[in-house]
Amino acid sequence: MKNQEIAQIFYAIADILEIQNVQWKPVAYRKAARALEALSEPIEDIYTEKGIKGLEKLPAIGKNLAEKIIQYIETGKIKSYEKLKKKLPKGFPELMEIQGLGPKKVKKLYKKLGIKNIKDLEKAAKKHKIKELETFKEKSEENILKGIELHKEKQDRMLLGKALPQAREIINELKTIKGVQRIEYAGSLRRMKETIGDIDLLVTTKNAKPVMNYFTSMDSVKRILAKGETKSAIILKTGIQVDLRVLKPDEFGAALQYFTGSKDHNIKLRNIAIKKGYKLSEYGLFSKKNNRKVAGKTENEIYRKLGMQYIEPEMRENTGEIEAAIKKKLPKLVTLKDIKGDLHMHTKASDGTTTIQEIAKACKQRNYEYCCITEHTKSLKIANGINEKKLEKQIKEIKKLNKKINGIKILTGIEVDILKDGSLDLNDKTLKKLDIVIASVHSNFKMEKKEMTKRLIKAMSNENVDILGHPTGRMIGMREAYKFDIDQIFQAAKDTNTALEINSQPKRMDLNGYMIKKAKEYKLKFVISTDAHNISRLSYMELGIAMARKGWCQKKDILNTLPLKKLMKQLK
Ligand code: DGT
Ligand code: CA
Ligand code: CA
Ligand code: ZN
Repeated sequence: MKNQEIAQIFYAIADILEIQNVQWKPVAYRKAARALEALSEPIEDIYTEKGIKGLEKLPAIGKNLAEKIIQYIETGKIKSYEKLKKKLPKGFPELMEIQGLGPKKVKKLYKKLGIKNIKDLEKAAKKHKIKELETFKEKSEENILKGIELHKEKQDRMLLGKALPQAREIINELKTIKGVQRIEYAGSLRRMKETIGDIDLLVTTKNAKPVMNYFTSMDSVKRILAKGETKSAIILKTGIQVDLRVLKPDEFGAALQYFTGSKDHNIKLRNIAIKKGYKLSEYGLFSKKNNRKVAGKTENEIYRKLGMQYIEPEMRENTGEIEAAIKKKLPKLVTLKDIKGDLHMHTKASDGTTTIQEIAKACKQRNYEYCCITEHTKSLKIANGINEKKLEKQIKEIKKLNKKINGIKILTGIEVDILKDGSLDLNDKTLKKLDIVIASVHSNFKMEKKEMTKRLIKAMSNENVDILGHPTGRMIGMREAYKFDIDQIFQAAKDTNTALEINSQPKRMDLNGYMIKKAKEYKLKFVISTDAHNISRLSYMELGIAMARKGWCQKKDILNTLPLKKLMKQLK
């Protein structure tokens, strides 16, 4: 699927055009990029089946962009992009990935200080040359250095939400090769970590050669790092590395266990094996006495032989799961099937791209019992936030729709902004009319810890607030969590009966597994939501589920596993 590759190019074109002061076009390219990212069908299939007309029918894509897409599908390149790239220093795209540095600022830094790449930028910030430029604020240098730090951490790692579909697609392709028996992804991807260093694939087959040939010559391959009989490695055009290993069927379980990791989990497991008179490796579990293999075909039999319960991959981070498995006390984790509804989504009324009816129908197709429409509110101008009047209108519209649509209940709701002082962006009279109120922070992120703690507690204390939205506010690789006293916030959530959101947006994953596990100590309840702005993003639910599983959540911990009546009773 070339959707992501083309989206990345469109974003890059938009940035370059913006540097060149071109009007309008950057907006159009970004819109198209977002539409491509949201598309679930491979763009090249649409082109093969329906030609250029099919492409032009897609949202945000006109004739001009359709032609560029065709160029890419047919030649692997877009000519105008190749030309544009040459006009700018090579380090520019990377510079623009630093939080707070858009095309305009990058241009200014280049013109005034000759900054061409991240290295130059770091030097200039450390020498305090940047604060001398106008339009850069007092704290700019500090923020730039922090941004560089975050960027370094993220570098070479990809968001789970981006890596997962790519892994699945390669698996689907490889499955069609004759002789391939089992194929599975392992590593951090199988553990569903928020970011992925590389994708690890495992295959069993009688004939490795055609598999390796196919794998290294796929359309999506940018570079081959290694090609062998048992292991190959490539880099995809999207930038991520993929390792592929070919195994014998009777060692598949052992290899899957080993390459799923984590490393810390494996080390502890191996030590337990030694104490029990075994040797554990990627080839199997062996008796030390006579070197005979006692397990290896499945993961399950390995864990069993070591005297423990099977441990779900998401839990394998060496945070107590092995001890719990020995005591046979592992929780039964929540699954995607348990989810009965999605409680956070935006429509055209604020910054989403679908209508209420469309997104409700899509929720029904996912077999949900209910869904809740939650727009942004007025102070969030960039997201076209709505005021009391518009919301009251929407409430009426939803009431009407509920009479028309069967098989799903649309709840009325809002994602109300938490203002600087902890008060809410809409009045209580209107909030009271809603089924569900999510309160979220979208501004003034850089407050002192004490102040932010007070702000969040005040918001949760409002009797209308049911859920604290994306509680830490972090954006992976871009923005750190805001500072607050975690214990005080969790205690306040308990005291005010406020549920915490597990936001499934790939960039957010907020709360993450670690925080969820901590919040559970306070016996808090959670809501897993997609925060979808279009229909295809309703599928992010699986990412939120992954975070909940990493946080050891059971069905009973998650409110949107409840049938509607019980859900409404549990909320404030
Ligand atoms: P990543 O790729 O950085 O997101 O993280 P992983 O966990 O996928 O790490 P990766 O790809 O380097 O290796 C895959 C798995 O292989 C890892 O989770 C555990 C296993 N593994 C790798 N190196 C070692 C090692 O030195 N000792 C042990 N016990 N296991 C290892
Ligand atoms: Ca990996
Ligand atoms: Ca690897
Ligand atoms: Zn939000």
